[in-house]
Amino acid sequence: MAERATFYTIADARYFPGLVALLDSLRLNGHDEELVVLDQGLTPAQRKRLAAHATVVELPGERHSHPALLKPYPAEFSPSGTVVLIDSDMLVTQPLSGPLADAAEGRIAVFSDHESSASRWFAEWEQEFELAAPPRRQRYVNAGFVAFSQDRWPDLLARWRRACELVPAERYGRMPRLLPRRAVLEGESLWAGDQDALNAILMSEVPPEAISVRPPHEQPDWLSEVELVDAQTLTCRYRGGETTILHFSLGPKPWESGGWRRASRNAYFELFPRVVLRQDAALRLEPKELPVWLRDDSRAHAADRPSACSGAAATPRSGSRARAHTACRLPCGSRCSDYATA
Ligand SMILES: [Mn+2]
Repeated sequence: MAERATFYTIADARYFPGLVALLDSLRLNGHDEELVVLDQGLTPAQRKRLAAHATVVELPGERHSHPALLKPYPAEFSPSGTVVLIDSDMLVTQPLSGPLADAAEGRIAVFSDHESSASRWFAEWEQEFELAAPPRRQRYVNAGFVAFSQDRWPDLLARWRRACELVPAERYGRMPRLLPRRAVLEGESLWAGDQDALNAILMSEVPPEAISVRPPHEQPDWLSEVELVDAQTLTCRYRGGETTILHFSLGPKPWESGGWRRASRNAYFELFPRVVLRQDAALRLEPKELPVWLRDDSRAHAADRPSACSGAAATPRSGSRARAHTACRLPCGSRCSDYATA
């Protein structure tokens, strides 16, 4: 019999809509396992709404630590069974039976990172992450989803966390938002922080046969190429197979005030309102909680005319994200929230 799985994610007030979409998409796919949310600054109202659906935890004294150090946080909560780390910018579109079966067989289930960074690899990682052996060249994977058996890999989270701690804060995330191929493959070896740490470990201290890189159609590189087959069941297809997860990586996220810039007809945008607004959603959002381009009725309009909204977009303020909350009013009369991303 398969082990009990526990899902672990991270969110702050800004990520709440994405977190709700993740939660609802898990439940709609029959995943009633515990969802643990590391609270990085949710509001009291958001915590209250989550209470019946998720276990909200905090890391005392680490509120100000760098996000790069947080991904392996379940290490601090004595996990057991199957551990599933999952990003709150993900929509689950079919039951995760494949990755969970990998985990039950003792393998570490992951998805490839975007095809443009598939060969990211640095010899320097051996020293930088104090690896037990030089890193092999193998597929560079995404750290947004990792599933494994804690019994089989009892030290993985702690090892990953130790590797993350070796990333100097000033070298993490020091890359432009749009990444030229050269920069990804030859630039800063630590810009991807926790993800580089995970890959370095998987390339050296874990045997290759223990890693299950899921088929590329399960987590599409190009969301605009995804075909939404059935919004009711969340079924999507990509390059000949059914998708498992739609991952809206990088920023701004669709629910953020700058999200219209990336609003286009893609399956994540299509599914998002249909997941969080539906009557049988585990945790339902109100339409007014979504920016106009994510509402079912007006999304197409907003996506077609982004310039209509740009003039009114709030200017990000400096300072912490928590303090940078700004209400803005779009010309179409709807409200959205803006958080500085500086
Ligand atoms: Mn992500």
